[in-house]
Amino acid sequence: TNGTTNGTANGTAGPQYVQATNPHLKTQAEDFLYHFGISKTSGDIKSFKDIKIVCCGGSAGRFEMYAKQFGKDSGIPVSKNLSSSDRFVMYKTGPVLWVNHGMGVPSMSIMLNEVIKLLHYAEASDVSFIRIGTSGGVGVAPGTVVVSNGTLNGLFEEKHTQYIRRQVVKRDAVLDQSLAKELYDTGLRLGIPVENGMTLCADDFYEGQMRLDGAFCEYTAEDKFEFLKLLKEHGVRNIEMEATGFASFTKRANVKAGIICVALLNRLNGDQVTIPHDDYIKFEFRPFNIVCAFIQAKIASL
Ligand code: R2B
Ligand code: URA
Repeated sequence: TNGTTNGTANGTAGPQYVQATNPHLKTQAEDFLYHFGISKTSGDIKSFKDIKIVCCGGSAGRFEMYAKQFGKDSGIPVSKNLSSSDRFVMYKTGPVLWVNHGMGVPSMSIMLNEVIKLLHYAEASDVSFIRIGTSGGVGVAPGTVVVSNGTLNGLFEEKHTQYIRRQVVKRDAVLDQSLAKELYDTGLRLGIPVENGMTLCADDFYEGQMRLDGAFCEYTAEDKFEFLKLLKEHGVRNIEMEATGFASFTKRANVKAGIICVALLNRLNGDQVTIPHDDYIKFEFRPFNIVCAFIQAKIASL
């Protein structure tokens, strides 16, 4: 195939290519992935053809550290930072790409659009995206890893909302259940505290997550706890700021998606993130260690 169609003519399962379905792209000879400083026509785009797993999360420093740690543990050489812009970092370790996405869906959506196009141009196939993040727990202890089974927007719908052409466009924001199960089982196997549940995607850290410690607040402590109770009733175990967008964009790109986040605090006990530095380091490696064990098992079977 030319890398844009999936499966084979007779309908049997073939390689699943990463899809960038925008028809306008076909008419553009060049495409400059501005936030990475990578050009479609540069010779090395095909070096991304072997990518099978894209690991992403908010912080640039954390993703540089993850990439280097993964390289060390698995004996796979780590590339230099392949992003020449200072918005995002990108490291490649064999079939695994490490990219940060900043905070919130708007930042992440820029990263996903450009990485999806990159992998589409490279004709990468059978790719999974995993978001390795931090979150606020809802009734879960700090340090617990939450594997998302699904995502909810601020209206508690399993949808991602975008404004396009003056209209509200809602798209499905569902996650791959088999990937979620594999990540969860890997956590259990490693003896890391892990739970699964729904993830609320908020559009901000303070009022959008019903915190009482933002610069502004026009609800009561009772309102906050009522909201957290309602979240629990909807099966929500944690709150972060990218889940619905991540689920929606990956689905449109024909890639599997998983979200695995450590809870930095239990929101039933407070709003401030005050964990000691050593605990923070320990906690942020928990979802990473699960993903590494998962990837190593995958690589062994490639
Ligand atoms: C989790 O942590 C960040 C906010 O501190 C945000 O990116 C998220 O989803
Ligand atoms: N990230 C969030 O979005 N919320 C929290 O409470 C902690 C991390």
